[in-house]
Amino acid sequence: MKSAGGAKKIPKEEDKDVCGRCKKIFLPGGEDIVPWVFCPLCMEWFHCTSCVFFVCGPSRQTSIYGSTSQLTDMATALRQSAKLTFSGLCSSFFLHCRNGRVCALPYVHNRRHNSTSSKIKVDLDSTSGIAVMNFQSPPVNSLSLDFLTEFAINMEKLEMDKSCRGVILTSSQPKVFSAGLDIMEMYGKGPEHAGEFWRAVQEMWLKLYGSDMVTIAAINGSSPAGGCLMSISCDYRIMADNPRYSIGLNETLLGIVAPFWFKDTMVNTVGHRETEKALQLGLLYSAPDALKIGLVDQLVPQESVLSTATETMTKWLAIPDHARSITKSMMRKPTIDKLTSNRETDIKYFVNFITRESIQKSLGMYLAMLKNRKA
Ligand code: CO8
Repeated sequence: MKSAGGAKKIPKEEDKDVCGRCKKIFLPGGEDIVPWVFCPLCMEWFHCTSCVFFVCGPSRQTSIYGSTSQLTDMATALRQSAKLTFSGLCSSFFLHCRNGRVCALPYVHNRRHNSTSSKIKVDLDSTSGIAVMNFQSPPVNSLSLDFLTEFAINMEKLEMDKSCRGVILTSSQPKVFSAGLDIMEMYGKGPEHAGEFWRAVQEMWLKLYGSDMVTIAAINGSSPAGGCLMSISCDYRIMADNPRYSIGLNETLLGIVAPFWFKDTMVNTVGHRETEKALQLGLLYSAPDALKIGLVDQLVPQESVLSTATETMTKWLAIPDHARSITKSMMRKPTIDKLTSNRETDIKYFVNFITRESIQKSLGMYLAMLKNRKA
């Protein structure tokens, strides 16, 4: 099965194709092609020597392929390898992964088992098949463009890895799981940035809600707005039993509106009536109240959140993967399809909405309120 963000099939060697970036047409055996390289963010295959590292925009190169020196090494290796035969390249460059898919990023793949990027730390235990994604972006794990990009890449890598069957999301920040979307990415920014940011938000949700793997949110702190969306996009939610922590879609409190797919995910979790109240009033539920309405599945003491998540994951992993993931897809596909068939319209809507003067004013006031609360 394919995840919702669906990787495209690797093209055949004999196909001529168009570079995703420069639109140049390549013929088989041409000098300037490199082996097909999959970009986990665009979900596209590329093979243009000069463009392959820029498919996602220069600002994201480092997040995708690692350090600049790794990029340079990889560029050199790819260029040299372009002279080899395709079958040789297959064995040296492409690693067969979960679901019969192919991973063309060996550097990333090999580092995968214990990868520490700047904002998210991923630990995969290949024996149990459980990966823990630890959010470590101080102060509040807000979902910036960089954070979202890293998240999507990590999800894609784990999805492609045969040995990974379940992912636990948690936070290493005290008191906060995630403060939701980074407001600074939506405040005082131009339409181009807003569009790029929103595409990354969509991508995060598509990867998480549409994942074939078992996903569990170990919510060890507050989880407003986008943080709540991440939590309810998982298969199961375990929250720290602390009345000071809250969770909910509070967008209206910021003067903004939760998009239809935030709303749909909430409806699928707590039902129509509860969502209607929660979204209009921008309700943030305490942990006990969240349990009452089914927004979370279980409350445990703070220190047991991760261990309970791991135990729960083991139970979920006892179910045969294919049967469970087909069932999951059957439940979630209509909701996912609604966004995938309207992605561009949704981005346009967001850009128009967020750049309005009145909305910018509301966001500015909300930011000031956050700062003043501290003072
Ligand atoms: N984005 C950017 N900065 C943030 C955010 C955020 N979401 N949340 C907090 N910060 C900043 C604060 O301003 C503060 O900055 P500074 O240190 O410079 O003063 C710093 O992070 C620490 O914050 P706090 O002191 O408030 O930390 P606490 O531990 O006391 O509280 C909370 C943590 C509970 C998470 C609290 O910070 C909070 O409530 N934050 C706001 C959360 C929120 O309302 N998020 C909504 C984001 S919008 C969203 O996710 C969906 C938008 C959908 C858009 C659709 C449009 C069409």
